[in-house]
Amino acid sequence: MDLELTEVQAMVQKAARDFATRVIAPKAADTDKHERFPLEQLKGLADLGLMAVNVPEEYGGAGAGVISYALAMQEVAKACASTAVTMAVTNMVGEVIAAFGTEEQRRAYCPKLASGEFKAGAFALSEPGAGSDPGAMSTTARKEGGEWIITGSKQWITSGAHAGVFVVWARTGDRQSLPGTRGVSCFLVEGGAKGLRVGKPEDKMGIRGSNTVPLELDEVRVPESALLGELHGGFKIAMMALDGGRIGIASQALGIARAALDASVQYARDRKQFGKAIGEFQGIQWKLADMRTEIDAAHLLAMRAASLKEARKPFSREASMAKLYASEAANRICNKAVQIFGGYGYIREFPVERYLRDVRVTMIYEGTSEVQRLVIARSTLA
Ligand code: COS
Repeated sequence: MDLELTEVQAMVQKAARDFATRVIAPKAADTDKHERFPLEQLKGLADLGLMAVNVPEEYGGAGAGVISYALAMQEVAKACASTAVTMAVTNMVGEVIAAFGTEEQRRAYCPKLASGEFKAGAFALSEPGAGSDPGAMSTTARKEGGEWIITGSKQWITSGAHAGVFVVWARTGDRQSLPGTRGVSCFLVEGGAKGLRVGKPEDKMGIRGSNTVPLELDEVRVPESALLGELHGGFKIAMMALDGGRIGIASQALGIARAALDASVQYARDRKQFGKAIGEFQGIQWKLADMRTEIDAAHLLAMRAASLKEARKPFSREASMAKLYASEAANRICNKAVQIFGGYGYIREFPVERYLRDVRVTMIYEGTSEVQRLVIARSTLA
């Protein structure tokens, strides 16, 4: 793995950093406080090509690769985790359509996701009774004439109230002959489709500027051509998409952790107790040293997973390792940041309490830490 960035990667990183610092970061506290969906920020990201970083140029994407995507995600998350998760899911949707879609599907959706014509894309896999175990889903799709009719409930759908297109998983086989993960297919459903009802946004602990909603699909009719990939082949598409998504969430966690470290370093220099800057005390220095070391370790894991994916080599275990370590390290780091700030870390005047609330979910979504350990252990014992 080459640790030097290519010209394109450095350029994407710089563009993301400049935009995140100039436009996204100043709005982040407000985005959180007022649970404001970051429309303007997302449009700006689309204009820079950052809503479809790893989607080929012929379908409107930046075609800049997985490492570029991971670097951009870190920069955006450092500024605002809510904006970052919306960007992450939209990138994932664009990639999954580019990878598994027909030519017609790619041309219909990827350019709209990339350009911001669609404010976002959404990934509708989880259900109230099927989170870590998506094979237990009960949403069904039955064929009638030339159409699929989809019925069921989905849960925790990021950007569900704003998405132009949803990737929806549904059971297409009967449970007897095609049990569990085998009888699941994947469909593209357009925002505003008849019978698609978006529920009340969740009142979340963190990433409050992102939109998380339940969905009801009440006999939603889509044409035959809305099937993504092969009939009954949807579970593998979900798993492959999530493998890539986990690199995105590792990068999001890393971005939040970097923000927490920067704020802590600044505070350690400025804050005086017992007649000197608190950064002169070993108790603070060791925290900062551990924070920096864990960030570098997580970064290297994320970059390895990204470079394997970019080289089209197997990367599932490495993505899980990166997501597991980065999310857990970032939680430790944000917790330390609050400790360094003391009482000031616990109030909204300073950003570190937001970092701690925002980072918590990185150990939960796109596969809990427990699921990542399961994936890593299975591949280790195989
Ligand atoms: N890439 C490609 N195929 C994969 C795969 C991957 N990463 N992981 C599993 N598969 C395939 C398997 O090879 C298997 O194929 P066959 O039926 O041909 O043998 C099939 O998918 C089923 O796999 P498996 O038996 O491992 O499925 P499980 O039900 O045991 O599930 C876990 C495995 C728990 C790892 C999976 O359900 C998972 O990732 N859960 C978490 C889901 C998640 O992240 N949800 C968050 C949603 S987004 S917020």
